[in-house]
Amino acid sequence: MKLLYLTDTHIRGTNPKYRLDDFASTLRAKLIEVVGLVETHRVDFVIHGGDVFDMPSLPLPVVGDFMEILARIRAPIYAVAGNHDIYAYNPETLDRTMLGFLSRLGHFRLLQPGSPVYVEAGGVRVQLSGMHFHYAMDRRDFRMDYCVRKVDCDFAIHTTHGLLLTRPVAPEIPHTLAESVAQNTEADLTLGSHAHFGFAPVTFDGRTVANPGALARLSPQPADVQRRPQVLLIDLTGEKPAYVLIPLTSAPLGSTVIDTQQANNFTAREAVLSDYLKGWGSASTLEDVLHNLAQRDTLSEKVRDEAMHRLQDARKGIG
Ligand SMILES: [Mn+2]
Repeated sequence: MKLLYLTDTHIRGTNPKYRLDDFASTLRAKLIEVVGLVETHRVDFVIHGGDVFDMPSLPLPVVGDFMEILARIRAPIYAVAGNHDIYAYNPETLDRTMLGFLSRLGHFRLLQPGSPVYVEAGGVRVQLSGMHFHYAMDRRDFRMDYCVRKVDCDFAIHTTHGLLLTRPVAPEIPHTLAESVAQNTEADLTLGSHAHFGFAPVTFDGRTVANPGALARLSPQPADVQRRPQVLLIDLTGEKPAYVLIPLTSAPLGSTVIDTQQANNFTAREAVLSDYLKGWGSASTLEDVLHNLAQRDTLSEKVRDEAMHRLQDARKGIG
């Protein structure tokens, strides 16, 4: 029994802002390599962690170019939906999306929350469950989304699309910690996505949490420039499970496909944004936010009052 995990492919036909190459053809080359890995490692099942597509709906020729490649994978592809795969962070919209459509045709098998499936190969029975991205992800009791029961199987894998991290990167952004999940789930392996830079697999008391990182590099941040996109091979043929990260040789060096000059501008903008976010502090209404910003940036009273009036007018309009 072997499984291959990949995530955040962000399939699209156009170029992301900071890419210097032809993003779509680079991504197609990576997926062709994945097809080869599934063959050479004799993978029984493939799991996709979500953000299969960069947007819920895409032009058909783009989807066709990519699905021609993915259709060569003989192993069933299980998947959860990422925030980019659905409308308004609502998995109930899946039926209207490209991922939902392709699942109806059998190209993907969606892991529906609360409904684990069981697969077998080489005498090993594996429980597969999943949690799509949704609006309350990382904002409600994490056990509802990240922790599962292990029932009647040799090995349980839970796939999630949320901000699952090994350490808090930006404490003000809702996230869930791998250690907490490992201590509260019965799954032997919890697969993460969404956090594009990924992390090396971590194990607490025999329960592992892993995220190999996004297959696509969309940001100009140094971590995206420096890393090599990779997939995770889950090998359950031996005494103990083995987790092997396989870097994709078809992926070009980050510095050759990402505009690092733009990256510097991006980092400066991010710093300003994070500063603003901190400044909002305990602000609970838009008026509070506006008030705090006005104070911080010492805006003239005239500007602040005008902004307040417009906000109030907008509220009346809604009312
Ligand atoms: Mn993503």
